[in-house]
Amino acid sequence: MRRFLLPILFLILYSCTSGTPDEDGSRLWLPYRMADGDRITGEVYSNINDATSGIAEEELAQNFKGRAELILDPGFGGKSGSFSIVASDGKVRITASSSTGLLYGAYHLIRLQQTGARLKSLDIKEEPAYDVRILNHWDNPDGTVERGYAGKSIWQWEQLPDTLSPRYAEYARANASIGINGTVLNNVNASPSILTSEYIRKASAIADVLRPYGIKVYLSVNFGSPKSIGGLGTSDPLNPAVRQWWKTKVSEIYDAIPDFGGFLVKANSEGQSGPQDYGRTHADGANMLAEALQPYGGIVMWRAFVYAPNSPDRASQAYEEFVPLDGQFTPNVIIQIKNGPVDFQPREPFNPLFGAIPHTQQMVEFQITQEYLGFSNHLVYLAPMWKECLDADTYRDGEGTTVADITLGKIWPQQTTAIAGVANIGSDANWCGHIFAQANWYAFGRLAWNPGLTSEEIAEEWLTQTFPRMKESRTKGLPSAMNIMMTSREAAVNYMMPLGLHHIFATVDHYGPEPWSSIEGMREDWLPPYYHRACAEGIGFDRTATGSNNAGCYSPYLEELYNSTETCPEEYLLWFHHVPWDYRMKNGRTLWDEMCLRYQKGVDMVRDYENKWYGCSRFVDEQRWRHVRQKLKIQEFDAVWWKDACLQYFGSMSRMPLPEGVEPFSMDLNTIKESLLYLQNRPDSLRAGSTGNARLEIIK
Ligand code: GCW
Repeated sequence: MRRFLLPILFLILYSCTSGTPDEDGSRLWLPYRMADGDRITGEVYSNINDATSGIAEEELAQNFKGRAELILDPGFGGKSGSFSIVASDGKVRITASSSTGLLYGAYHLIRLQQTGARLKSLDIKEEPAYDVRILNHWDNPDGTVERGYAGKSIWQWEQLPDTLSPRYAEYARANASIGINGTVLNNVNASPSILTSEYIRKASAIADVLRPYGIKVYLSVNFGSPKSIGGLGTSDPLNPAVRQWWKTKVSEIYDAIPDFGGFLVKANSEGQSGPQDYGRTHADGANMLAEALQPYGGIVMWRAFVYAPNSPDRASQAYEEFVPLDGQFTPNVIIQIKNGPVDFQPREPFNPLFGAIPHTQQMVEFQITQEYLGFSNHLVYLAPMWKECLDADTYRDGEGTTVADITLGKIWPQQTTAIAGVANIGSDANWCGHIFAQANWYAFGRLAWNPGLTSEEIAEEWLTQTFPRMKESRTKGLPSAMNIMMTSREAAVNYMMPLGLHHIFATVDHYGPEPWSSIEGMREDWLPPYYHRACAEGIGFDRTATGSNNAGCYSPYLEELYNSTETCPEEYLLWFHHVPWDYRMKNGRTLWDEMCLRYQKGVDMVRDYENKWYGCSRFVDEQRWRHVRQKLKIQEFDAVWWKDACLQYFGSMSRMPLPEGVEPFSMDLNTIKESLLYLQNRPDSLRAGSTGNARLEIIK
């Protein structure tokens, strides 16, 4: 008996002592910073001595097991931030022409070691793909975050500039580790106060912390600022006093922040002021700001997210407004285009504006925060969605004209290339509200550096760094966690909006289903029935030549493809077509049956994730494991909620029965409607975000 007991005892002891210590997620994917003097190796040699290379040295000294050299070589060449890593004679040499390149090299080397790569015969050169790899914070001066689900803003505006939260440097470190080199500190729905001298001083204090990490600060500006804070009677971009006001303001900013990056602007969209208020164009507005920034090397990122109430199809509006302006923007203006033509939906075709303005610089805007993907309650890994956009072939310059190639300036030259991600970062200890939401921040940075990386490569990198014991589990935990991540976006599409459905979210906050939503006086294009158009005959938005003709915004090849139900990819069927409920899908099922089975599949996938996550428990510390399990419970509840709500509501029109394989409803439609109202009216908004656990209590 003792023969068996001893090994068992040993195993128990071993698993207790060798288990990863509990973590709250605050270290993200990075190794912990160690206390001074607690280094893994002291053997780092560097031929340069400045703040940035000092950070690189310190990171290597603390976190790299081996001997490393940092060599600044002005003749190294390559784009800014490039580096090489070569291993020989028992040491690893990182070479770059700038200390930021050395810092990126140091993080890359640590990443290689952490992910278990073989370092002995390294000989690599890395170069960032996009010049500007930037986060957009939708953070407000009052500390709230628009569409933020991880607590309050990390910027403690009230305490700035005198008190600097230690989180700023942690934030900079995390971003630098994945190559992010810019951050827009404030919301695109910009408070004019951000341009007051008081806030410029605050922004300058943040810029000082971020600078050694190679990160530049940018600001979102309110186009109406000359009038609202400048004391002028107008903000007309052709008015000389207005132009001068911006020049003076920009000069003040550069006095405080010499390496200031530039402005991000949301104009004439969702109530924001803009040049059209004065009968001017987007080009007039953008060029005025660009002229003020130009002497300092600053840029203007002018958003294409514009749409007016009562437009026949919101999906076409950016195209219609910007195509006539092609070629009119000055060289330091870049048009920032959301990946899809409507609004960060779980699945959209790529925005037809990409490639339609060949004489204008273009950049992609992704949303890292999960406004339409379950907030910070749902595990949805977004790299596959972003890759879908980057790899999409626009056919604008023949076959193979991808969104990535266009925005990288490979098809038509760009002075500056850029890519933006709307941040999911907040004051929560784990930064993003859901441990797996950290993977989306990580993936954005990695794709901005190299859009050629696969979603799988990025997921594996993130998992093995975030949960170091996953490395020991290449046959068990890691494949399960990889499977969860890699299929999670498709699961969300299935249980929320399969087959091209879109924007059928609860109108008030975009959490949960509300396809029936109708609010007296609300703009039509903010309400779900505008998008799904379900009726007794069928469902879907006719965007073909017989409908809004949004398909006509695409290149002739895609226009033809999307215009016909025969050739339109089924994942976009209801995006482009209004089809009868008994329409035959390619697999022979009716549309209705297929829709029902997709919703069911989404639910089943989430249940499977819960099982798989149980199998991961040995490779994850208990605190983070429980956190994810709890969130998956919420996700399962929500998936069932989506299925029950949508199928009962749409079923009331199709009048068709649930096909075999779809489980009966667990909530009836009236109860769902009532509970939605109840939750929406809760003052403490217990529905989502970091209050997920409280929400779980409510839904029980
Ligand atoms: O997705 C929508 C959001 C708004 C946001 C807007 C935008 C910042 O619901 O909250 O405003 O897009 O991107 O400007």
